[in-house]
Amino acid sequence: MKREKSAALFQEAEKRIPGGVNSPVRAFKSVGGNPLFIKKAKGSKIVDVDGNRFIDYVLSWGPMIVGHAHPKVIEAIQKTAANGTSFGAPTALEVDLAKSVQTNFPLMERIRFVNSGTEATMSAIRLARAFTRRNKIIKFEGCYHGHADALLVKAGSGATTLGIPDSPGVHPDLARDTITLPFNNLKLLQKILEQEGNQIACVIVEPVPGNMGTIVPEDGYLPGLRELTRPFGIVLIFDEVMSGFRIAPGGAQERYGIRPDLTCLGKIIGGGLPVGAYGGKREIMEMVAPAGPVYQAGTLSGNPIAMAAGLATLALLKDPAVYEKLETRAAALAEGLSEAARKAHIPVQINRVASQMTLFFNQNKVTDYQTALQSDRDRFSKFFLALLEEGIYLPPSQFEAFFLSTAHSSSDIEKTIEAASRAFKKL
Ligand code: KE4
Repeated sequence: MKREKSAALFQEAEKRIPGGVNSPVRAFKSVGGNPLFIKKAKGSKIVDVDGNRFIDYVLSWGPMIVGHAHPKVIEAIQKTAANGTSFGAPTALEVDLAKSVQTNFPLMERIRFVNSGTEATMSAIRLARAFTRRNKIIKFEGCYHGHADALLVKAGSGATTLGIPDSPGVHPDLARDTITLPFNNLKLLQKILEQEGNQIACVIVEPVPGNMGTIVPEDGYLPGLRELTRPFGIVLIFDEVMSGFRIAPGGAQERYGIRPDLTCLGKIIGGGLPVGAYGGKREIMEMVAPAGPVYQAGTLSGNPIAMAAGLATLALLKDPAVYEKLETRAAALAEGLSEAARKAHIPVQINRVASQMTLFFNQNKVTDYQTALQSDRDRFSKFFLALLEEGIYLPPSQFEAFFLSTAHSSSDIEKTIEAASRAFKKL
């Protein structure tokens, strides 16, 4: 596969940008080789600067659920941009997107738009601390909630991929107030809450983790989080930046019937432009400035073009057949990959929820961070590079998720399974 132009661009990028990328997980560090520089994308395909074409399962790490450059999304962006790009003043589009999100997430009685998932979770934690007047927070090993200091403790995603679960520069006092527990383990959570539940401001969780690879919440686990936190007045924050509009129209809280106090969203609600959001119970959200004293702000928050891209994307997701189609395609992919691995006698675990999944090179079930870490990263890297050569673009890390879009065709799925069959035989 020709990669000269990507290589040249990467060399140039490394002279100007740390690691040559603007987000670590893009750097191919854990799979070897250099990142591909993308020239364009359409539907389920991306094309790099050397003209190589790939079926894309990264989808910008989740947002592109209706496929790249969907005509309706592009039209919304172009029409809105023609009227100006940013005013630093409210627009009707922000109210429209709030309505659209609240239709699917009715527990978000009040919602604030920000520019990233990181801003959403960082703000939700500040708000939970203000509302409860407590400092300690609980997160779960391998869950990634963005790069806010308090959350870069045993984080997932790029932190795990690069093997830096705790980042230098995070003040020890901040890390001290962050308690990290294993996911899918209610006993340990119960023990901690018995000891210091009345000092905990919030529990923040990816209800379906995607940042240690995809982890399926065990039966009773999510309801258990809600039952255990409620008596202590602990704010339960569902970080649905990845799962929102992905694993169900109303995310994990709809799929599993849980009532979190606050929800964080991102990715899909921006349709590929920078949008995050946090929201929830009115009594909590009314503390956010200027309604209340908790300060949070942003020059480009609610940006009209980003709002328009989000609105167009969510409008395309209104058709319930969309989620049935995503489910059918994703199930076919998972079954085909599992069968291909079995035939090649390669032990894999495929954890899937709706159109999000991860293929772990692992003999055993992957139910949390520690079991995810037992996966064979070397084998994943070989598999990733073999598929790349065959025109299949997987996330460049064992600890990330594949995503499907409404643009992924049955022939895309067949081609992926055939390529995987050949790749498994080389492992
Ligand atoms: P952003 O700040 O990257 O918009 O969102 C942070 C975030 C928060 N919560 C969850 C559940 C997330 O998955 C993310 C970001 N996800 C990673 C990949 N899994 C983004 C990719 C990257 O860091 O480049």
